[in-house]
Amino acid sequence: MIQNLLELLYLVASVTFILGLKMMSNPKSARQGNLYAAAGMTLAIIGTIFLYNNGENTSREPVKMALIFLAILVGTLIGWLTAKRVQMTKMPELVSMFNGMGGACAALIGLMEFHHNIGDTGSLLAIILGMIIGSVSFSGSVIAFLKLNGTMRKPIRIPSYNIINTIILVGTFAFGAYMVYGDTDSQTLLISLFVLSLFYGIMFVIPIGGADMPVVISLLNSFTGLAAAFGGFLYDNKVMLTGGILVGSAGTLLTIVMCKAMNRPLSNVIFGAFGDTGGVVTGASDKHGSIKDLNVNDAAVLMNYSKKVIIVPGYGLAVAQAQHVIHELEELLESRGIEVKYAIHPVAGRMPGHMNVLLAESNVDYGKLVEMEDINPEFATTDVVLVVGANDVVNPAAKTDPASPIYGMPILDVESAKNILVNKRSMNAGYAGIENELFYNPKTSMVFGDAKNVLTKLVSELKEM
Ligand code: TAP
Repeated sequence: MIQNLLELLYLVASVTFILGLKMMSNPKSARQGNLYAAAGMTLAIIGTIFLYNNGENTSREPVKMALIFLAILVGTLIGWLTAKRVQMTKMPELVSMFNGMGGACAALIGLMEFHHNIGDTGSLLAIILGMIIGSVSFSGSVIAFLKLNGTMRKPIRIPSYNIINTIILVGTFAFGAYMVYGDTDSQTLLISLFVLSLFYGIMFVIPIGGADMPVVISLLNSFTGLAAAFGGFLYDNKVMLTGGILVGSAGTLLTIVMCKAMNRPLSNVIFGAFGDTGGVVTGASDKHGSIKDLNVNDAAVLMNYSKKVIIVPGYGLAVAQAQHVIHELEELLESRGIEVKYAIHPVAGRMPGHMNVLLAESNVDYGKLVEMEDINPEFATTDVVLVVGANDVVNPAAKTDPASPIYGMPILDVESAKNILVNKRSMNAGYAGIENELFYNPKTSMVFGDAKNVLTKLVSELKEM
């Protein structure tokens, strides 16, 4: 009876995970989807604590129960406070830390369970694989976190690091195979394997450029899912297995989607030295000619006399936290009969859906957020395109320069609009560290300054017209 109830709870939880994931594919339902999945996870945890029967000990020792609830309380508090306080631009860091915790849990399960399963090859295989993958995910996520928060600025590439890393990886799995099939229960060897796996995680992530971290985090996320799935297999726990598989496949899909949207193979992310110029522009600029610098007042006049405006938000909008003032600008223009839309590039910003989440925060109507394929044909009939803190996603080199690192990446066709206004602080490069010819286009005017300051001035100028 109790077992049936537990299975039912696990089934409900698994369904909420799938439903939650599905709902996250749309900004309107994403928040609710998150809540459904979290509720499912709560059910699964409660069910496991009170109803799970591990075959040996069905009585719930009060001290152990107290410790479990204390750990849950502390974990919930830390998670809640960090998530509440985190700024939108720091979200990838938070995700990497949370992901690292998942990997650490999987690794700890391996360390705890190994000695209880000696002689059972199937279980040992799940334990060792879960421990290796979880440890790699944990230490890799910590390095990703340090790179994202700026502590580790430069990628560290020792000579022949690809070969060295491959040797360490093969060595780690060979060691793991010995632990499974070598008939040993040595604690020293188990700890050594754990340390070696942690070391591989560090070696795997340190050569990768800081700006590529979102892709790496998503990849590590899929590792954590896989490690958790091994835990589910070990404990014959369906919800852990389903959850792990969902995280693993979602992480893998997200990694593929991001690489595809940047038109870069995963091998290029892992082994390529992409965008490591620290904001300094690479590529010859003298061939482009001069730029046009426009003041905010003239920009306001231009916008006031247009019929249709498309706003292209990018990473700089998030940095400046200018999402509220851009919404104010949009409403002001619309109140004057000007049609306004937002053009959303799939990899604008630094994480999937970054612009959608950012603009949703300021209550921009979802109907106004138009995906790249749908908005591209509309630029030709647009009077003014306002590019705010975006760079790579509007760089024509992706179409015209086969030597460019972003060649082949689909971009927003802002060049076909009648007038292009670009707001950024300087002529510095974006993520890919390359020159942008768009800034030298005769139709383009640069409006230099921090996005929040410039947009605030733009709104007040418009209000006076
Ligand atoms: P970027 O190419 O990174 O350009 C952002 C621009 O914003 C910079 O050139 C910067 O110029 C400007 N900026 C920074 N702070 C600003 C501020 N306070 N006010 C005004 N402007 C500011 O951004 P993007 O066009 O959004 O492209 C995203 C890039 O990230 C792509 O290359 C993409 O492949 C990559 N990427 C994205 C993801 C996901 S999933 N979104 C994941 C990994 C990589 P100044 O310094 O001159 O101001």
